[in-house]
Amino acid sequence: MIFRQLFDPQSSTYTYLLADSATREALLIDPVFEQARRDAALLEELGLKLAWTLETHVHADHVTGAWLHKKRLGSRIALSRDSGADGADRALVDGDRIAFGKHGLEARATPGHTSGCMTYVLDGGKLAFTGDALLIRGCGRTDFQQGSPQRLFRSVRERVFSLPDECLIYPAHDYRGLTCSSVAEEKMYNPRLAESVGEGDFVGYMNHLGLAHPKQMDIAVPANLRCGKPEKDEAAGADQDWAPLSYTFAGIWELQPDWLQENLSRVQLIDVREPDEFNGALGHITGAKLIPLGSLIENSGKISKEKPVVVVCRSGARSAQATVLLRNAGYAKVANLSGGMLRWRGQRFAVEGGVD
Ligand SMILES: N[C@@H](CCC(=O)N[C@@H](CS)C(=O)NCC(=O)O)C(=O)O
Ligand SMILES: [Fe+2]
Repeated sequence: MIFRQLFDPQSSTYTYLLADSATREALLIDPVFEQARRDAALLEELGLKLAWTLETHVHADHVTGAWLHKKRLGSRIALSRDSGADGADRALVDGDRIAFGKHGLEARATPGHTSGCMTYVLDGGKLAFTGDALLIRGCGRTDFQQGSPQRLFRSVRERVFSLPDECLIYPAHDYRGLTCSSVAEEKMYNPRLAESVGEGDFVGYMNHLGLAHPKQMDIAVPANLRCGKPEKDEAAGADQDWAPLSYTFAGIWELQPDWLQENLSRVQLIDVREPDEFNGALGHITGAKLIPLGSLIENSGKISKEKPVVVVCRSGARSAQATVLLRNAGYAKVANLSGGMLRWRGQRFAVEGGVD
C-alpha cells in the first residue's frame, strides 16, 4: 500500500494519494485544481496509474482537480449521487466500494456539512477519510449547501464513531497544521462531538458559529458541481509549450540535454555556477551567459523576458532554484537543464573550455 498526504496551503486542503504497490493502481481523494501538476508529477515519479479521483463532497473553498486529472490522465471521477454534481463517471451511494488492486474503499454517507458528504473507509476500518464531516477536534460548518447540524451529529456518531477505536482519521482540511487523528481520540476529545456532548448542545453551538463564507465560494461551488470542468476549457492549458518540458514534484519545469543541444539558438542559456566552475574542468556550454546564483536577481536586467530562459549549473540543483527566482521575478518561460553540466558531459555534448 502506498499512501501520501498532500497539502494545498491556499485552501488548507488535504489531498490523499492511495495506491496498490503491486498493481500500481492509484486514486486521489479531494484533488485540488491548482495542484494537478504536482499530483501528476508525484504519480509519475512513483510509477503509478491514476484510476480514480474521489470527492468527499462538493467543496466550497477550492475547485477540484477531478476533471483536469480525467482530461490529462484518463482517471474516472466518483462522488456521492446526493452531491447533485454533473460529470461523474460513478455516482456513489452508501455502501458502494471502490477497489484499487487488493485494496478497497467503502463509501459511507455522512451528510450534514453538505447533503452529499461521503466518508471513505479503507480496508475494513484501518483509515477513514472523513472530508469535512469530522475534522481533527472539530467538524465542518453546517450553515450552507444543505447543511444540517442534526444530520451531521448523527452521521459522525453513527457512521464514523462506529468504526474501530484505532481507525485513523484523515480529514479534508486542517487550519492549524494537524495531520491525523483516530476514532478513539475524537470520541474523547472532540470539543463539539465527543461522546460526552449531547445533540442539543451541538446544534446550538453550530447554529451560532458566525463564520464568514469561504472566499472562493462563488467560484468553487458552481465549478465543483461540474466536477471542476472550467466554463471555458482553454483556461486549463496554462502549460509551458515552448519545449518538451517535464514538471517535477518539487515544482520545477525541466528539459533534457538532447533538446537543448538541438535548440541552443532558440533560448537564452544562463549558467548560475561560480566563475571558477564556469572556467573549470567541466567547461561550459557555448553561448552560456555566466550569472552566479547569488547575484542572479540583481543581474536579471541582462536577461530578456521575451526569449525562453534555460538555466544550468553543475548538477541541476542550483539552477532549479534559479528557475524559481526567475519565475517570481516575472519570467514566464523558464526551465532547468535536467542533470546540469554533469549529465551534459555524461552524454558527450560539446563544451567550451574544460578537460576531457
Ligand atoms: N477562511 C476559509 C474558510 C473555509 C471554510 O469555511 N471551510 C469550511 C469547510 S468547506 C468549514 O467547514 N470550516 C470549518 C471551520 O472553519 O470551523 C476560506 O475562506 O476558504
Ligand atoms: Fe467543505
